[in-house]
Amino acid sequence: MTRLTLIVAATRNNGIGQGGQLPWRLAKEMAYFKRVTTSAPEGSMNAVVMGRNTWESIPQKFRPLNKRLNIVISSNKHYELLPPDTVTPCAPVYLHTNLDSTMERLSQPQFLECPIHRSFVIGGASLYRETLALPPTSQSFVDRVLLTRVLSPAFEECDVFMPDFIADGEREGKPWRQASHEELQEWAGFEVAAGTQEENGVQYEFQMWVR
Ligand code: FOL
Repeated sequence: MTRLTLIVAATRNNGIGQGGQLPWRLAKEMAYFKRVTTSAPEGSMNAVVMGRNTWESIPQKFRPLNKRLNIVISSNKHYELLPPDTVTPCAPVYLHTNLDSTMERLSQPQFLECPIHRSFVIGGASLYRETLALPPTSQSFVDRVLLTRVLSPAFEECDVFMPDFIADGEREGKPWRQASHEELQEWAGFEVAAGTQEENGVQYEFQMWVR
């Protein structure tokens, strides 16, 4: 059974992207994403699973994401992830054509260069939708959401949205619970800024939801 943690920054109405990119530039928020997705015990590594559009949205110099196992999902099995002969010693990257084979791979650590500590779903909207819909009985299940709630401004230009997982969970009778800030820090393994944060006029808050 592979537990998945979904990580996302979203506005109050769940806007996550605009024109193929993040709608904002928040250095400290991005540093949190990097730290939480990278932190793993010595000798192990975390996995980041993403859709092809999200892969392409990451600046070339940052991809594959360093010190994490990168898995990119594209239905095009000939998709060229990297220019030929690119060497990325601290960042393995694999292409998968669907979520099932991705989960198969993650559950067979003997085929990976080192043990996988945690697996993160890092977007985008269609992968968030697909993974949140996995039933608790399937071989993989999203049991945690690290949500950075962007409180203001509204970023009304957003053109990509994640599902309203909180309302969906309520409606389906498997409600999400917001963990305390202490639980978030304990799970992350480092101090996380509490309460409303502000960066270039954008207000946001680090939250953790579990089910
Ligand atoms: N979750 C949260 N909380 N914030 C995000 O910005 C976010 N972004 C994505 C998925 N989940 C998120 C997808 N988009 C990079 C760029 C875009 C992206 C994810 C990651 C990226 O370049 N990350 C580098 C750090 C870059 C930097 O320092 O500016 C990394 O090493 O993680």
